[in-house]
Amino acid sequence: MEKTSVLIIGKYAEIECNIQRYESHFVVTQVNNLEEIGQIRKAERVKIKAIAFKGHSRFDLRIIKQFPSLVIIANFGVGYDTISVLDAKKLGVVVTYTPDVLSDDVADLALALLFGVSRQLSLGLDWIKSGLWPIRGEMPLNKRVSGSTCGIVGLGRIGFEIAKRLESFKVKIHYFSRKKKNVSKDWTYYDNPVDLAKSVETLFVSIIGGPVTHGFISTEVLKALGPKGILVNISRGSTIDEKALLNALEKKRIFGAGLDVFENEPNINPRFLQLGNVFMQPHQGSSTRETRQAMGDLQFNNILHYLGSGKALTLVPEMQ
Ligand code: 8YV
Repeated sequence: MEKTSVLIIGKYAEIECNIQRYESHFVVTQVNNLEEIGQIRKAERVKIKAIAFKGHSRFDLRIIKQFPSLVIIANFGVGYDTISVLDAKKLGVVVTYTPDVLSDDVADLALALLFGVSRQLSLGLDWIKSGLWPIRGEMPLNKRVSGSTCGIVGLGRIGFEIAKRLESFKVKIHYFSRKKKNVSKDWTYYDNPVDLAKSVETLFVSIIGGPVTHGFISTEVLKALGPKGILVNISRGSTIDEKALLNALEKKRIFGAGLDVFENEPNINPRFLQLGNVFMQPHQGSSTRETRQAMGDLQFNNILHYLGSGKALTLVPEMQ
């Protein structure tokens, strides 16, 4: 029997994508990104039933239509905001993602970002590496994390893990989500982000990306956070009104920001590069070897199970 054709899209580290395992089950075609789809011969393209996708470019009807045999898009990541689930649904294609396996790592990095800003870790490193410690003396005093009050915007899987970690730093937890959650009675619920921002010293953003949450952290939210407030974003750049954030940082209307995600990655707004009150990482929330392997396994197993039994392991919520 002829093997099923699978297309792998994206630049994967070896540990993220076990090609031999794919090849033992499927006929495999690989491209680095969506732009390279045009290089696949038509005879091959029309047979492709599954796509393993890693990337952050728009994956919509225009792309999906080029694969008439396609039945599943398996995303490498919990965020699937660039995949048009609506278009996929229209064409009878299921979409899967990789939740849970990355929540710990992303939450770990969220805390690292908070410490990076509040304890001025890049300045501290520079204090030593510049060789100027003996001349400069002690570095400027910074801001305490333990015992502070933190707000989580979006108490999903990752937001919850952030809150659990913060508890061990004796932090008081406040949160916003669409509905009050069945969580510790000590955690305070808000039904809007402005009131939440007014009540906390640090605001963590852990909501989904996409048009629904575009610019959710607005000028008004940043104003409510105030000059002592820290913003930490591990979700998507699009969830924050980035111009408003840059203005707030430049004018010191907030204390600082810890950012793992940006608009227009990797070509981020150069205004970020001039700032002393940001602690930034190049979208590496889930980038440990362990987690990336687990994400790759889940991506593969979604394809294997769906093609074998018609049941995917982790369908995106809109398809459950
Ligand atoms: C990406 C992520 O998958 O899970 C997500 O939503 O943003 C990341 O884990 C990763 O950057 C690969 O593109």
